[in-house]
Amino acid sequence: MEGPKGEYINSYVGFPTFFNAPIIGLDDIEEGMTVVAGVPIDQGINLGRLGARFGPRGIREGSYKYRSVQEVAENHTTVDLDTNIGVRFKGDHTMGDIGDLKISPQDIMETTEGVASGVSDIVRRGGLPVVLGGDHYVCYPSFEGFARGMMERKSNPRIGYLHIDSHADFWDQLQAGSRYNHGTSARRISENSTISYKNMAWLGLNGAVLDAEQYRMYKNHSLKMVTARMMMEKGIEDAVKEVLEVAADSVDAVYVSIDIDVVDGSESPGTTACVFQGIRAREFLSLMSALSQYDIVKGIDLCEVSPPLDPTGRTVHLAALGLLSILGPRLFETVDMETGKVTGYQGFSY
Ligand SMILES: [Mn+2]
Repeated sequence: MEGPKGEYINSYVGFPTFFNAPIIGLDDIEEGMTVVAGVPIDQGINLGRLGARFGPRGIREGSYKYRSVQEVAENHTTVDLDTNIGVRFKGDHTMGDIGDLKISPQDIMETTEGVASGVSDIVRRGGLPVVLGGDHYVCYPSFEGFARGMMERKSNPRIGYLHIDSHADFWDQLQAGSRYNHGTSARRISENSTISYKNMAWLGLNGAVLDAEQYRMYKNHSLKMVTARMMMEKGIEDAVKEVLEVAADSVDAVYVSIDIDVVDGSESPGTTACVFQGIRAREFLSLMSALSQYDIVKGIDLCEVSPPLDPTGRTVHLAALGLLSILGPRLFETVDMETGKVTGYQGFSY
């Protein structure tokens, strides 16, 4: 099977855009298109191990092999044996990869503006941004850009926020008074004029992640925080429903930020701050599939993938699969293998 330049599509051949999506510019964005953008930074990490700057390229490479499977399959259709349903990529018109947004490795505020400006450009044109981090500072400028773009499309938009992470990233300041880093990003988002505390939710937290100041905020504003343990007790679909009832209540859009370290360090070792009471990889994929059913989700990022910390490559592949799962209905259609008829998206697994 041939790729855009006639080369065989394989994980080590050609230009690794996300899922081999076409490389696009801002003018190519159409209403409803999924637009992938990278933010290759780790300048927001102030306590931990670096390497997230290689995340966007790593996730793109990780995603590439899944496209090659679709391309070599007869009728570009693979069959899920649990359901006997065929899965087919809708085609290149559904998604584009716009490359990496403007960053400044020496100046985090310049990076902030570059990312916010880039994401707002995507949203203004009707694209659904899928931002590849980068450390988890990225969600703050990305949300800022998302809010700016929404403001250009609608007066006084209201936005909900779902933070999927082992950590709350809700510090007001972290280490030496820094207010702009990967531990403060959800707090900075909470200060945006388009969002209310009542529309903020966290999912997948691991136990003791708040200090006393954050705990007071949690109590005073009745913030919705669901731990990994609670999620497993409730069941993934019910937990997703619960957090989205908060994040999606009376809003125009929900922005979802995903930290790959929500997955246990045994299955997601390529990340800055591994935890060891996290959810499993298969539970993460179920969580992403559950989220794919909510159309109110109109902006996504996935952060903290650090390829150099995982020479096995499992983390980049998991991140790529997670994104393909949350984007499922946007990118794939399902086919009745008996009749060949398109049945509408019904979920899938690779
Ligand atoms: Mn985290």
